[in-house]
Amino acid sequence: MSYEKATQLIALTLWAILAGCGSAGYQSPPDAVTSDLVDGPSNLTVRVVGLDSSSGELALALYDSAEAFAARRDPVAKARLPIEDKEMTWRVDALTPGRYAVAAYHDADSDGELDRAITGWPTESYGFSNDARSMAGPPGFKAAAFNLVAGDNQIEISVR
Ligand SMILES: [Ca+2]
Repeated sequence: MSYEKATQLIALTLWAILAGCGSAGYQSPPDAVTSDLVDGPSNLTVRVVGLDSSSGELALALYDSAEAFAARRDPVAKARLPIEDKEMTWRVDALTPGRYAVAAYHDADSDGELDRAITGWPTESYGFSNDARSMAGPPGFKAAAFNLVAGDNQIEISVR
């Protein structure tokens, strides 16, 4: 037997041993489904309930930090959906797992703003994730934040 042949034989034998010892030491890589669940991405479905008319638009924004949420700036995703029903669904795909908060309001007159009374209190209905609400202005990120895990997530927001 040539040196080359012998080396090949040894290599083949090693592979055979490794293959036969799958459970002892050698770990097979996780299959696609498992690794998706571990590493993300996350998909979020937001169900908005409590819309009291079919006029105007539903404005939604998704935030990933307290700063952005407080300033209502730089949302990770946002949407304006023509209102078709008393319940609406918004889906955002391919997000990084983590803490997020959603703000939503019913822009009944479609002027792109949450209308307010002279007191500053909103006159259009609104809501946040976790159903967070505060009598002293909008709730903070902590109150509205939820965990987005890898895979599919669904939350519900009640606007009023
Ligand atoms: Ca408005």
